[in-house]
Amino acid sequence: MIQRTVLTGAKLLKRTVGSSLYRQFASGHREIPALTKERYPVKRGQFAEVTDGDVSKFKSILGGSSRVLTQAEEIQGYNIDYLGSVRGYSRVVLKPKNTEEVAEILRYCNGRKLAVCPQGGNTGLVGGSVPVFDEIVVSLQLMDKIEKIDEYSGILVCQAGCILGTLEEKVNEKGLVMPLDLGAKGSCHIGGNVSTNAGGLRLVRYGNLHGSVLGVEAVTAEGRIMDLMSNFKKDNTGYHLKHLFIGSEGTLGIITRLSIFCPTASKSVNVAFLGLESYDAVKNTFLAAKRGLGEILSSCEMIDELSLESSTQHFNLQSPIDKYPFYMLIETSGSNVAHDEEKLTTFLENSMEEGIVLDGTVTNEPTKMRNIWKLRELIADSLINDGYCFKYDISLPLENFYDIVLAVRERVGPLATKVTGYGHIGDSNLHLNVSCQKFTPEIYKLLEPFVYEYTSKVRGSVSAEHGIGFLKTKYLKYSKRPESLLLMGQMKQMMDPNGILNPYKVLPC
Ligand code: FAD
Ligand code: 2HG
Ligand code: ZN
Repeated sequence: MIQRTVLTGAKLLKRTVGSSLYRQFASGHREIPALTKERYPVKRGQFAEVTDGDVSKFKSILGGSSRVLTQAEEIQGYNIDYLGSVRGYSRVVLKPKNTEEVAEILRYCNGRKLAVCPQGGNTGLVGGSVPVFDEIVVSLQLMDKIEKIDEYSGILVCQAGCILGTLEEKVNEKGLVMPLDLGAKGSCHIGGNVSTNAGGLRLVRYGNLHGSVLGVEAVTAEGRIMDLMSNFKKDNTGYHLKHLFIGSEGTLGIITRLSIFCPTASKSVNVAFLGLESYDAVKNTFLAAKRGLGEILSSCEMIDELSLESSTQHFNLQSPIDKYPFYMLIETSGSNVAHDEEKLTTFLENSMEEGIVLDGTVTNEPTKMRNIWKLRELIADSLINDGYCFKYDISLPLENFYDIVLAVRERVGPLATKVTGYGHIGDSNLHLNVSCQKFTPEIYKLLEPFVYEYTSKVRGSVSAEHGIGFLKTKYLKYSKRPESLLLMGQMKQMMDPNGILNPYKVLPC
């Protein structure tokens, strides 16, 4: 039976990330990971080591010592990733405030052959955002100016270090929304989002960042400022160089400014949380949602029983419906409250009559919608709280979408605390999570390359939205053909001849 809470004129949702994992490392609640060079087979490149003279030079570029961090305790958080899977030992963190400072830093580092790791909010899940060895961290934290929000064109122009959640609030004030939304929005930077081509919870509606990002300003390894800041959707003037920086994870340049198209905010938002018996029912409900809801469908998420159990137990949350093997979170956003409600009601009534949806709740009341979203968004964090979590972010055909969860569950048996599957079914993107008490080579070897070979056999993608970073470089070959890998290597060589930008990331070493 579908329960309904009606409250017209619902405001837009504001979602925030759960607990800060840094605090957990600092307080000793979570184990500090082994150094990357000890956990994984990787060899330091032929880069120079930072000297006192280099530190003095950085202080002169950044106008003093306050934006050049060298104290071990200040640097710790910049060396460990969110997952607690990789740890570098950088001695220096630089915090530029503008593009010219980034350009001067890179010009100098390139001349000295000092390796650099660009860092945004450090919420990346593939080990790309922290140094592998002693690379200098260039943090974009202080580059957080919003330059312009134009309500007529919907264009936002800002520096790369703006936090996604802050941008969401600011564009909301002008009747717009950010075209992407993710659980880490309270800490991730828009520059990090663009560098990873982040997907998230709204991609089904607004498409990916290759479409929404209208312009990019980036600094190349040699310190050249590339002004690609177009403010138009239509601009067919030769090669679209901006795309090279979208999704290249800091290996081709440091993004410093962006121009992004923000769609108009919807007046009417509804969230449905549904209980289902099987994966087949989930697949059929997705098809019914696409057909029945059409243009108002703005999120379509799948959650399995163990995933929901994890977020509810770890964060003491209450599910609005009874227990089922699968759940779906469906969001609609439109401009006409009565029209949207009618569509949603018809879709739900039909789905229940046909027996594909067993139970559900629908709301447009902001607090209730926020609480439902929390159940989904906090799954990622909750599984890390089991101790350690192996995370696989894969694209799979819908007919094989959930089988891998069952196969992995059988393969790892009692070595895992939980093997769960959830994710953006609307975009064929599964998050397979394997949580355990701590990282062990035994479980790691059972999972990799198994998961990637499986993915490759069904012609899926080894990274749907999180990128390649450090953790997936050797698996890139499962999704990219040799001629593509060769061209990627040639482009890297051309744009970063000394290989100083985020070495050991994306391209196989
Ligand atoms: P970082 O983690 O700091 O960096 C990521 C990569 O980008 C690194 O390679 C880094 O070197 C590079 N980089 C960062 N800034 C720049 C810059 N200005 N110029 C050049 N390179 C740069 N991802 C999704 O796609 N969808 C999700 O739904 C999603 N949900 C998440 C939920 C949680 C709870 C968490 C912890 C993570 C989630 N992620 C998700 C992953 C992560 O949040 C995204 O990858 C995000 O885009 C990273 O942004 P960041 O600013 O934290 O970048
Ligand atoms: C999400 O959709 C994120 O919640 C994180 O992409 C997924 O942690 C994960 O596996
Ligand atoms: Zn995701």
